[in-house]
Amino acid sequence: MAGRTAWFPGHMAKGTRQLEDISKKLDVIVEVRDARAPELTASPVIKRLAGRKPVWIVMTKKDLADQDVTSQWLSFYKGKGREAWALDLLSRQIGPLRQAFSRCKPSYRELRVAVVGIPNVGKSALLNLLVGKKAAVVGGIPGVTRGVSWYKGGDYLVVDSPGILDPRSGAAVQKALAWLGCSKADVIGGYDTVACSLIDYLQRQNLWHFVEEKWGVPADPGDTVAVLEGIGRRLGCLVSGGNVDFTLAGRRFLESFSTGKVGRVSLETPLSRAADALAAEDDESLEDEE
Ligand SMILES: Nc1nc2c(ncn2[C@@H]2O[C@H](COP(=O)(O)OP(=O)(O)OP(=O)(O)O)[C@@H](O)[C@H]2O)c(=O)[nH]1
Ligand SMILES: [Mg+2]
Repeated sequence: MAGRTAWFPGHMAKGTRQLEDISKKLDVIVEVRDARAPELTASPVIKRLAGRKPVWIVMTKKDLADQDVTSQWLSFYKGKGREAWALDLLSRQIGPLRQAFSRCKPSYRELRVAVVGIPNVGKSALLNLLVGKKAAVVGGIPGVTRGVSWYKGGDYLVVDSPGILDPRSGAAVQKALAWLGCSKADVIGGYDTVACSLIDYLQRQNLWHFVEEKWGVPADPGDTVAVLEGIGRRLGCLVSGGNVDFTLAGRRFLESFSTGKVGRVSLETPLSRAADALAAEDDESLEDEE
């Protein structure tokens, strides 16, 4: 079962220090979050960087999120006086963000922007669109960018930064980040364990119908392992003797979910935060350990 060991490799601690060092030189910090869970995927380092610099929220992967829920988040942040956008970076449509940047650009030099956030939310993909070329490496696994680097292009000088997680977050939050591809399921508990936690969450949040419609696997709130077994059979994740390979089934389920193949599923709304549900789960498991 998952322990409380966080995935927090050395480049994350180093990246935090590097960002602190350069933050004084910036005009705007863009905090990149996943539109499917924008509070859960908030950056743990923003508070240490912000100071008097404006921090804009860019929710990426809008194409993978529930459209109505994304509209609710935009209204929510607007109501809090925050600058916020929801973008599908694969469509390359970032016109409104560019227009807002152009209003902040000093006349005598490029606008200095940093893209900051947890792993795999699309920081490097956004940077490439801003500078207008494939400057930074983009990849579908967390931990692709390892250091802080400046890139120049058009009217921008943009800092790419490694995805940085909170090493103190509880096991349930760490697992939830792995559902979205922002943490490593194999490191924080195993694909099958993390997949079962997602099955449990989707059932509890009345979101299981997406999976049932796609693969015809019914819910079973009392037995997430049986549900994963059903998914494994449906996806053909079998070992000799016809038994399900749970590790493979978990991995395939998580990959399908995080890349939107299960459907446009938002994990939280402004009125129903994932972190609240998950923190309660962490409290329960702590009590069990005591
Ligand atoms: N569907 C969809 N995929 C996106 C979007 N933005 C980024 N991606 C994908 O998300 C994955 C991660 O993108 P990156 O730009 O490498 O993310 P990152 O935040 O730089 O990740 P690290 O460097 O690992 O911290 C890639 O497979 C991108 O193609 C989006 O708006 N929609
Ligand atoms: Mg990157």
